[in-house]
Amino acid sequence: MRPGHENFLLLADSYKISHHLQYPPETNKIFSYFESRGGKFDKTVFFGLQYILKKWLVGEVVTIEMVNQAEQLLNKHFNGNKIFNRKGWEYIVEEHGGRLPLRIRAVPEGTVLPTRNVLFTVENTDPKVAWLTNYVETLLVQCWYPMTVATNSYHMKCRIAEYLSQTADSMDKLPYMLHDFGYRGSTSVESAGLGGLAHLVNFEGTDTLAALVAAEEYYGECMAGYSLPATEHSTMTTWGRDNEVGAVRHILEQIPEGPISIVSDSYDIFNMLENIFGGELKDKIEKRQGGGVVVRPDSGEPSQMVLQTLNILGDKFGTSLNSQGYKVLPPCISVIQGDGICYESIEQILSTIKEAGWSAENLVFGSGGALLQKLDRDTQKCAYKCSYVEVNGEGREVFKDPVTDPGKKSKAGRLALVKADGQFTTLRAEDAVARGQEDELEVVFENGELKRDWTLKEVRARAWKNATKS
Ligand code: 20M
Repeated sequence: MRPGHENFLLLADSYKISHHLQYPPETNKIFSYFESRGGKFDKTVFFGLQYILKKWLVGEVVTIEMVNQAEQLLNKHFNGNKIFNRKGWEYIVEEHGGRLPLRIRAVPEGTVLPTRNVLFTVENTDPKVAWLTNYVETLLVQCWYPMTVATNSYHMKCRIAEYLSQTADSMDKLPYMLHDFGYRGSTSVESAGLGGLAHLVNFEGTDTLAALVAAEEYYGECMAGYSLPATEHSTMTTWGRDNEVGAVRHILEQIPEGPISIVSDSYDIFNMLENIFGGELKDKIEKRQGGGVVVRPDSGEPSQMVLQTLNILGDKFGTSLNSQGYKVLPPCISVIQGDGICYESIEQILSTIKEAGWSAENLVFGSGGALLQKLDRDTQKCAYKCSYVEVNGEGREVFKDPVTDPGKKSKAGRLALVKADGQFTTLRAEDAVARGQEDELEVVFENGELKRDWTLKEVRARAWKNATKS
């Protein structure tokens, strides 16, 4: 048997245990859906449901041992009140071999669509277990995390793309212009893997090795992201305050070719830029083969630090003007800003350097906390709500509509997602059929089986195709 924390029955909020007793008697169908009700960004990148399905829902996920273990724990948890649905779970083990009698339809992963549209729907396929549809809410709503990371990283990419298209010769660097530094700021190895993977929907640079493992295991990609050698403060400061030049020389000799990033603010970044990179070691840097030195300021106000760094490096190494008339450093030297990077600061930095005549192609960003951690379920207001039931075989539309918050009104009916002239709309399934419009939602899970297995390659292509159209 799987260890306790992997007991499927325990992957839910406690109150779910009591809900089978609360629905109208003879409820035989429950239909629920997941949406982003709006939020920071008006378009969402759908991503990550497949990870949850493969990890938790596919195959024989309920066993009699789990039922016994859950019963023991829950009877104590509810202070002896025996509300646990033993019969219901036993039925799933006996009649369905522990496979979940559910159907999940979802928009293809990587789709970019306006908020307030259905992203996936869930319904029971066996009329005896209608309660199961909402039992899985807790687990499935955790999709908010990869979806929100992918959405945030996508919008950062759109911002960077805008500046590249205005100030650079080509868009070639775009896939590497936002590197994931978020591993250490994540709350667990699993979140780092999943969040890091969501970032890789949009970019190809990462230091979050857990994301590579997740990409291979869950999205069939054998190498999802790339990195490069780089210094950290310890490898610089162990040489002593007076020997920064010795540190840089040694490191450049130990790693004699290819790009390398060097953190430059251990003591006095201006001394580093003017006298070490642009002075004693200038010749060595200019002769470096296969890739240049990427200078990393790591403190100070980001847009001013990037601008000052570019200006000093420009004075020392020279610049050329690209086809759009913006300044470009020679290929042996560039800048990475990895401190204080979020959606808002990217815009500020890029506009500051553009105004000073610098192309965005001189710069790469690294982001950690803001990329994988500075977001929550409310960033895109993710919610899972019941929209349709059948009681005694009779269908009823259901929804909530709180007087205290009209934004929380939920949709009614069995839902479909349709696309006409490139615009997504959510309709009642019967209206979509009447209009002859095809449902964009595809069955991804049915009765324990995964019905769709998207590769990261497909997801990436879909996300970027959508971006370039909008
Ligand atoms: C170096 C340089 C870049 C990205 C990543 C690295 C190495 N990894 C680092 N990891 C960190 C983790 C946590 N905090 C800080 C760091 S780090 O900043 O020290 N570096 S880069 O983004 O500057 N860049 C260099 C150029 C490269 C893309 C990535 N291009 C060369 C040709 C095509 C891609």
